[in-house]
Amino acid sequence: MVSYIALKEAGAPFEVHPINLGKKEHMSEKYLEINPKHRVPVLVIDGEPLTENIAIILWIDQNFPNANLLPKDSMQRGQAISILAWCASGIHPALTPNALPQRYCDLPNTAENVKQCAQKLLTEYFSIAENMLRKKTWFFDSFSFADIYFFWCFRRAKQFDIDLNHFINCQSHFENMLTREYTQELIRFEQDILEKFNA
Ligand SMILES: N[C@@H](CCC(=O)N[C@@H](CS)C(=O)NCC(=O)O)C(=O)O
Repeated sequence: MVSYIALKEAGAPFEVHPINLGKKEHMSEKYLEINPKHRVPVLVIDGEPLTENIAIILWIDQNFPNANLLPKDSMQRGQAISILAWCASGIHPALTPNALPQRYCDLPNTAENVKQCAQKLLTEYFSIAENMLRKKTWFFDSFSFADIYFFWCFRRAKQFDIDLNHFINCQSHFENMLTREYTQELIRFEQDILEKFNA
């Protein structure tokens, strides 16, 4: 979803091949040849797979610079990549245990505790983001890739049983993202795909 919005916002032409994680399509031989780490997303460029959201985003930035989706000032650019890295290495790994607690501890009756530990981390991270987003529409002066990745993180957290109501700046950032054409397009696309997957 991060790559989808990023490619759309950059004006890059691309085709989507949805992978049904519920049916373990990411573990198929064919998919493992493309990404042995069995994760989505993968961007296949001229037949060559590129994995990891941040690598994909930096590739998009280099190839579609006029989209201005990373600040040009070197310090601001560094700060934007810092947010992307935090989404990928901090927030995202604290989301996954909510969906797959047994991946982190497979002892009996530990799932709830694994989720609680992850939720404690998420609460800390969203408090930090809450300060970053105070009185701001976007993380930086203009819309950037950082907004896209953070939006995905916050949206994913909303799908779990976590109390996020007091993160009002994160919530208004989320609503700002929902006003964007390609975010709305992504959500419609996701609904279509889920209907097909569940048919
Ligand atoms: N570090 C990777 C993380 C990607 C990731 O964790 N994707 C999840 C879906 S949100 C996935 O493919 N999960 C399948 C699995 O864990 O086996 C990135 O930034 O691209």
